[in-house]
Amino acid sequence: MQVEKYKIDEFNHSQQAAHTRKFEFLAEGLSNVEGVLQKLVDFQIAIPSWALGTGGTRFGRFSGGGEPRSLEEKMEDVGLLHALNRSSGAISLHIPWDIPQDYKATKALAAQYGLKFDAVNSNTFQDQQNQVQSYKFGSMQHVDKGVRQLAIDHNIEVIKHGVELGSESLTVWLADGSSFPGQLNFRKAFQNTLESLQEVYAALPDNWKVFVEYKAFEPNFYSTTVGDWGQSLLYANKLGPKAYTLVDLGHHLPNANIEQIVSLLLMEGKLGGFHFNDSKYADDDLTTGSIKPYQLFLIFNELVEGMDARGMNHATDLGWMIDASHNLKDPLEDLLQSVQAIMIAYAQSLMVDRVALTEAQQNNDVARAQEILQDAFRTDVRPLVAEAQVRAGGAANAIQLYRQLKVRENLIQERGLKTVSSGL
Ligand code: PSV
Ligand code: MN
Repeated sequence: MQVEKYKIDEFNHSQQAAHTRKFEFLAEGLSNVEGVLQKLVDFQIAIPSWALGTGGTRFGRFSGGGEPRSLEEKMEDVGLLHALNRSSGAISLHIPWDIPQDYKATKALAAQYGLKFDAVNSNTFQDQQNQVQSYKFGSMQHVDKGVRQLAIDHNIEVIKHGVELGSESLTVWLADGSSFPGQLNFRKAFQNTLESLQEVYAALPDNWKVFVEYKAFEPNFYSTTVGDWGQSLLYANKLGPKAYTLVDLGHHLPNANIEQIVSLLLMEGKLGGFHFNDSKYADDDLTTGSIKPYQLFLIFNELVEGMDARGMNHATDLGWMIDASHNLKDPLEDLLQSVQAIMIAYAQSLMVDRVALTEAQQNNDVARAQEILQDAFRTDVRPLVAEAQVRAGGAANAIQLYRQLKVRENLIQERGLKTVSSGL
């Protein structure tokens, strides 16, 4: 299914009076509205190829209809999202779930939808069909060099796919770790992992980055070999200038101060990118901003402050990606909600009065500092985000138009009710 431009225009026309009223009211109180709008237009969030179908838990999976059956249909879905919000102009592929068969055709399709290829992701947490050696006891950490080599070769293969498509980064998430005390020699596991990563690093093209993603636990429950930002940073520092830490919001122990982690990684020049989602208990992979929107804002507040301090380009200098799972909702609606939550947090953080905040901090004026942050957080910036998306050719309310156009019903008609998408 394609969303024709005239349908977006018609919809925006029907919303115009109400939107203009809200936008003008908001804009009146802001300085540099045009600058902020341009930043919002430029900001793009990559959609993971594995999140376009219904997710599940180990207890079950309740598929929705019209799920994409191929990489081409996944790209069609991301194309639909991008047509509606103009904020999701990239797709991130997970290999081997989504191996491109014909690079030229895949690239042409991406161009047709206005999509770029974001980071490519490797998978050494599942054994593939006919795989002789197993990742059961780890991949890059494994005691057997043969298994480590398999993981290294796979990552190099993933880089090759990425190069063909125009990706410029590789995300490595390792499930490696142990579930019981005594199972693993921590030091040897670290060293094996480092050596394996070094071989992958050596295969990176000059303009590429490698993101080392950490996760506190799951699937291993006693130790994880890249378990937190400290361990990830150790690997990244030892690997070299093309290696960075990737922060997945769901990969921390409860109540971790993620905004502080982000601030310090940025200070070190070692923050590579993000996997956005939200969580109540662990790696719940819920819709971004659905549980802790203030935390999301505080993270963006540090991002904007830290990126500006280093003169970084907000849109291009870090990898911005969603990594969520949709067990109950229509995946496309869920993704539209996540993208919108990210855009809102970003817009709010652009509105923080930095001069006043620095002054409050210098004067130890704690109450004033809180007021400044919460002023921005409590501002309804939705009309600002909508204005940016409309100016970029999108809809004033993407999810409303998605429902109005009956996108899911159309996809079910085209693809059928019982389709299953690859991924988790
Ligand atoms: C692991 O939980 C993770 O966050 C990694 O990014 C994986 O590659 C992704 O989820 C998909 O399984
Ligand atoms: Mn992730």
